[in-house]
Amino acid sequence: MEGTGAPTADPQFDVQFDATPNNLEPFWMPFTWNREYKKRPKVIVSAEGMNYTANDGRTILDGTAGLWCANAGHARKPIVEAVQQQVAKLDYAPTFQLGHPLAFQLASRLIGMAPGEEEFDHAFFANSGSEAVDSALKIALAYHRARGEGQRTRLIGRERGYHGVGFGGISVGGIVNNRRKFGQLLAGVDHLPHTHLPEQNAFARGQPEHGAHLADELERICALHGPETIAAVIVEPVAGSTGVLVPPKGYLQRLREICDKHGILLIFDEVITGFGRLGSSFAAEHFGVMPDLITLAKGITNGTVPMGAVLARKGIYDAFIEEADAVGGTIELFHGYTYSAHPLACAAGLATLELYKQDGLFEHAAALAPQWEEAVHALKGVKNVVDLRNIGLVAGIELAPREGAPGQRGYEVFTRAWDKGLLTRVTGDILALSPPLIAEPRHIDQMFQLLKESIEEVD
Ligand code: PXG
Ligand code: PLP
Repeated sequence: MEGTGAPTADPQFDVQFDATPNNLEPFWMPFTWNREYKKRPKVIVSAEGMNYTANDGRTILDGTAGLWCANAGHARKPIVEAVQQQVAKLDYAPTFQLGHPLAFQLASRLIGMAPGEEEFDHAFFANSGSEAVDSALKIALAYHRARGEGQRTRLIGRERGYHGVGFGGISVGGIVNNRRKFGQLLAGVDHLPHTHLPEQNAFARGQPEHGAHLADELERICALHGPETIAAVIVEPVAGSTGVLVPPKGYLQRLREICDKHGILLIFDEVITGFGRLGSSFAAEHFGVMPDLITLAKGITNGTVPMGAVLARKGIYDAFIEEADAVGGTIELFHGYTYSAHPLACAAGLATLELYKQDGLFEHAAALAPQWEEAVHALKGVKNVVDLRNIGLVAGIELAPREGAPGQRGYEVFTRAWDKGLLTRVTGDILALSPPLIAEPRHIDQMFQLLKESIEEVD
């Protein structure tokens, strides 16, 4: 598209930026229909609190906390200032055989808020959810090997699971488009069935009644491969990317029992469900099920600086230490990133966690959840709406696909909502909402009003 190319002064930040870039072509956009986007670009130029501002000056209500990450809302002063001060003080420091204070502080802070009483004792840092997932899968494999169970090499994911885009993550993931063009992926991976049962569970509020038995498929997989060959099972407690699939009552408990029975590690991928999304610190706490590894990202820094992490339950780190000690001491885990525990990410993380606590945002989310549920289910009966799902401050709104053109209707509703000043997330014909946890009742009303109009105005 042709922009004016004229730089626009932003009085707020006293910097020059091009509100309408004049060449959109070189940016190969991720998970984007580039051709369509570049014909009709949607450009965000600033953000504050619950709102984005588009390059045409319009205010857009952020119904999705960016991409499920800005849980405390945008441009929060304590986080902005912490990052500004940190970049001036210590811009970068390696963490291979070195360290800096904030890395240790943030690890302690995360362990302190982890589910259970001192159940988790170590945090490993990465730079995204994808890296956190690959780190967790590698830790699971190496853990078993450290304990003399090196035959446990299989990894089990789930259909409709999203675990990022690394080769590990797409191997255990269950989204065909994310997998099919990328070769053979990891060997020795199997998948549980997804838990989406629309015939029985449509329009369920919170956790659906039916489907706990689907966890028993893990027994079938164990019987097929031999449970002693399985290292870990990874699931999202609530599947986010594939359209907000809430776990049936009893399902996660059953998975935990089967993993315990067979010595298999259970990994909860809490990249979306962590940091208040369900009205608790973590989904593990919300559902009362204790995993062995937790992957985190997004809300850990309120989306401001890329960061991911893996939390390890007691005993996992110890196994690596014992193995290394047995050979006289060596690096225990041959894995890490240049930017593991980057000082800016740590500064952002510490400020973010403090803000969540000070503002009581997880409690606020929990208190809003009943109103949220009512607002979601008030869409029942709106044309083309075939299912509504909710938990915490998340909603999935499923539309009937247009005949012969799946995904088209969802995309048009997403575009219509953007035009009306609401940011939603769309995956196929499912719209998702997951607002910043600072939302007030009036934001919720406005969000659902705009969404309802958008759905009604699309054929
Ligand atoms: N695990 C889960 C459960 C996720 O939701 C990742 C891993 C990967 O994180 P990174 O930081 O590598 O993107 C995610 C990310 C969507 C959408 O479709 C969801 C995510 C990312 C982008 C879009 O709503 N989740
Ligand atoms: N590729 C090359 C050539 C490198 O030197 C490195 C790191 O040193 C990497 C990839 C990995 O980068 P990162 O540690 O940021 O994941």
